[in-house]
Amino acid sequence: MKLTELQLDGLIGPTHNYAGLSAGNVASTSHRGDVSRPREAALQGLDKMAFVASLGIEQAIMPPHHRPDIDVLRSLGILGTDDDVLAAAQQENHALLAQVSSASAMWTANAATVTPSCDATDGRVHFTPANLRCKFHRAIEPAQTGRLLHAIFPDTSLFAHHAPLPGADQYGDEGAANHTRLVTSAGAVHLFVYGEHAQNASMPAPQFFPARQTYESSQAVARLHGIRNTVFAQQNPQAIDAGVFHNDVISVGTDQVLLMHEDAFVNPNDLLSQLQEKLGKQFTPLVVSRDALTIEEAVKTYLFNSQLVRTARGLELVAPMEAGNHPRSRSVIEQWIDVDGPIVACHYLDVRESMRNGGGPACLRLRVPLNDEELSQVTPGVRWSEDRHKTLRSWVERWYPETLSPADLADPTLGRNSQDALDALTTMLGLGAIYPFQL
Ligand code: SUG
Repeated sequence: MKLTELQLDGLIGPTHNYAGLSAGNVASTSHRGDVSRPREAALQGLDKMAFVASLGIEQAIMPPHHRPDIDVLRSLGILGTDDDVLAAAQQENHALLAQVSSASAMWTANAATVTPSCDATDGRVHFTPANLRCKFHRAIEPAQTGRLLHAIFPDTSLFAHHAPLPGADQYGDEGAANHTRLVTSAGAVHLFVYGEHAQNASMPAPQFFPARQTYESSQAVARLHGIRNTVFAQQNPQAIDAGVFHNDVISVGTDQVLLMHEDAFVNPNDLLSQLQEKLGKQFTPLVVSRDALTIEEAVKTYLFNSQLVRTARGLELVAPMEAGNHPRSRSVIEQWIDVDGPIVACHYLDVRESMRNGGGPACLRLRVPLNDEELSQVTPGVRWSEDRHKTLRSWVERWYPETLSPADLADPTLGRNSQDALDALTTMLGLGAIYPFQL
């Protein structure tokens, strides 16, 4: 059956800022305290969606979460009116204020893991919102993510919505950033990549930075979704310690092609032979050697955080401009295109505002493979069109601050404006009441 891969991009929220919240994510920590440009960030994201749509790809929009999340501050005992709560948080614990203000839900590759109906035993499309338990600013996302996914994919006879995995060290789950679906005429294989075995201390684990995804959670999601054909592989702990906090920083795959760095996995040869066996001769791994590009260069340029999309011409890469501006990274891409292989073109886009927090083109999208019936049941207002693009650009220009510095997060008008902006957005997208302040 024909599957269309819908790209569900996170619309970057009005509080986008640089708070250095993600130890282990080099871009996030190195831009801590910088002045951000929320309006530009959101426009860059919208323009990426427009570009991907221009390639003939189905594109949709995932609304931002409401920030600052004052309910979280209240749940921690910071009480009073909204303005009192913000002022107290600013005074007592600025880091906490930054955490509840982050626009991190923009990176929808971490929103959930998705399994298409043709690969699930019960024949439904499965969604499990990631619990993102490793970082506090992200661990407050899953409830809203679940509400949004329900609103976008409402028909439960077609779409199965699971609760996030229970949140303890054992079940750290970061969603689709650590999951790749590969397909050849031999069938589909789901590759789950994890950073550590939480229940087996004798297995390798990173020394400095957290392994955000565990083997136990990857297994649990595969079980929940009833996936028929799976492969599990461990990330190289040294890569995590060099800044590869998610597998999508070091590898990306679509259909028969897996682009990966030779240092991405603990046991790359074993992984490749398992995939070869399941996917047959068509399987095409393209392995980048450390001589061609070091792990540090991969982290800096986000070459592997390109979107690899199937178009009428073949497979095309949508890469961050940082990968194009770096001679060694560009030469890796040009070699892929020059050989008469499956990749036919690369397009370099500017998503710099997101990149500075460690989020490239592939972080900003969740892939949702759907058959025609399922696609027809997606809430129509979130599907991309030229008109919607124009309306959303004007909406951003109307509501978003041009710049934000750390001190601006305590300004009560920021949250009030965001609330009005999101109210207007839900009406525009026909989503009904989806935010706690609307319920
Ligand atoms: O979780 N950065 C995000 C980046 C997520 C990228 N996603 C994928 N690789 N799929 C993170 O580390 C930084 C926020 C700050 O520092 O202000 C942040 O959350």
